[in-house]
Amino acid sequence: MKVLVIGGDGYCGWATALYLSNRGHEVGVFDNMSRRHWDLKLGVDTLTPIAAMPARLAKWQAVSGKQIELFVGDTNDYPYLEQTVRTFQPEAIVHFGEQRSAPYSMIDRNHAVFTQVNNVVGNLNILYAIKENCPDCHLVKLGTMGEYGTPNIDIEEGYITIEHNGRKDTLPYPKQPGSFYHISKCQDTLNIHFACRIWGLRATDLNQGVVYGVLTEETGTDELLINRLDYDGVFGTALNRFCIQAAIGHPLTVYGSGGQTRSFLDIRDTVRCVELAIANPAEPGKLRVFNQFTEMFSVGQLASLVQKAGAAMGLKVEITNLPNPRVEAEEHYFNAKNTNLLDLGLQPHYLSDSLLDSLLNFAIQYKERVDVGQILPKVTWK
Ligand code: NAD
Ligand code: USQ
Repeated sequence: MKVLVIGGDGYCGWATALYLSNRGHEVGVFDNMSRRHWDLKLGVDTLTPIAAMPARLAKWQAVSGKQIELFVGDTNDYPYLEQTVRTFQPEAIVHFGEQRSAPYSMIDRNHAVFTQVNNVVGNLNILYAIKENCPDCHLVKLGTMGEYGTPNIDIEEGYITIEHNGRKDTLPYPKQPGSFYHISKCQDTLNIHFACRIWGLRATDLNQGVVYGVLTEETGTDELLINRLDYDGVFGTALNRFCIQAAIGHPLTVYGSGGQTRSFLDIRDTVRCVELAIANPAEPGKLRVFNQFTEMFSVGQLASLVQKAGAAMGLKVEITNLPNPRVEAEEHYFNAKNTNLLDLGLQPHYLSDSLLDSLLNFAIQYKERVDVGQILPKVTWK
C-alpha cells in the first residue's frame, strides 16, 4: 500500500515508517522536524544520537534497497499538506504528527495554546486534505488512552452502550483528559468522528498507552537508523525514564504515591498495531477505536520491576517518591479493554526481564550523554 506517515521523524513514526517500508509498503514521511526544534529550545536532547532525516533515509536505502520519500512540511500549512496528499495519493495516512507531551502543554498559556492549535488544526487540515484529494484513504490516527482518564468503571474501546430512563444507545465513551495535550486528542476524535459521519471518510483511532523500548528490527540495524529515546522531565515517559535513571544511578522518580495506573506497550507492538490497522481498513463512514496497549501497571510497580532488573545486573537502584507535579488520582480503579487488536492477530511483547535488561544495557551504553539537570520534573499542573 501507499502509506504517508505524518510525524515520521518522531519516536513512534520513525520506527513505523521503517517497519512498513521493510514489509513492502510504499512509504512517504511527512514531518516539519518541529520536535527537534522544541528540544533545542528546552535545552533537552534524546539519549541516543539521532541522525538528520536525509542521512537516516539514505542509510535506510543503502541497507534495505528501499526508498522512503520525504516531505518536510507542517500539517498547519494547508497548501503544502494538500499538495503532498494530492501528489502522493496515499491509501492510508498514519498520523503521529502532533505535540505529544502532557508537561509541555502545561508549561504556560503559550504552550497550551500552541499544543491545541498545532494538534487540532493540523488534524482538521488532514481531514480536509483527505476529503478533497483522496476520500477513500484510510486515516489511522494516534489517539491516547489518556482521553478516558481514570473512571471508576471499565474502559471500553471508544464507545459504551448506556441505558438511561428506559432508552438505550451506543455512544462515544466519556472523556476525562488530564492535560491540555490530552484534551487536544479528545477534540481530534470529535472532529474525525464528525468527518466520518458527514463525508463518509474511514478512520481508525488508535488510543495508545505509554510506549516503552527503543529497538525495533529496522532501527537496530545501524547507528544512523537509531530511534530517539527521551529521558527528560518534559518529553521522557515513565518506563524509559526509569531505565535511564537506573543506568546512571539516579533514584527513580515516582510521582506521588505511585499508585497511578496506566496502560503500556512495547514499541515493537506499536509498529505491528499500525500494520494491522492499515491491513484491515475501517468501513467508509466509520470511526473505529482500538485501545492500543498490552498491559497495565501502576507507576510504583514499574519502578519496582526496574529496581529488580537493575539489581540482577549489579546496579544499586533506589526509588524516590517525589511530590506529584501533576494533578491526577494516585489511587484509583483502572481496567481497560484491548481486544480489538488482539482479535486482528496482535501477538504482544509483554514486559519481560530480557526487555528491561536490554533497555538498561542500552541506557548504560549511552549514559555519558545524559544531562542529569534535565531529569527532575520542572513543570507543574497548578
Ligand atoms: P514525537 O514527538 O517523538 O514525534 C512526533 C513527530 O511529529 C515529531 O517528529 C514532530 O516533528 C512531528 N510533528 C509535530 N507537529 C507537527 C506538525 N504540525 N506538522 C508536521 N509534523 C509535526 O512523538 P511520539 O512519541 O512519536 O508520538 C507520536 C504520536 O503518538 C503522538 O500523536 C502521540 O500523541 C501518540 N502517542 C505517543 C505515545 C508515547 O508514549 N510516545 C503514547 C500514546 C500516544
Ligand atoms: N510519572 C512518574 N514519574 C516520571 C514520569 C511519569 O511517576 O518520572 C507518572 C505520571 O505522573 C503519570 C504516568 O507516570 O501518572 C505516565 O506519565 P508519562 O509521562 O509516562 O506519560 P503521559 O504524560 O501520560 O504521556 C505519554 C505520552 C503521550 C501519550 C500518553 C499515553 O507522552 O503522548 O498520549 O503517554 S497515556 O498515558 O495512556 O495517556
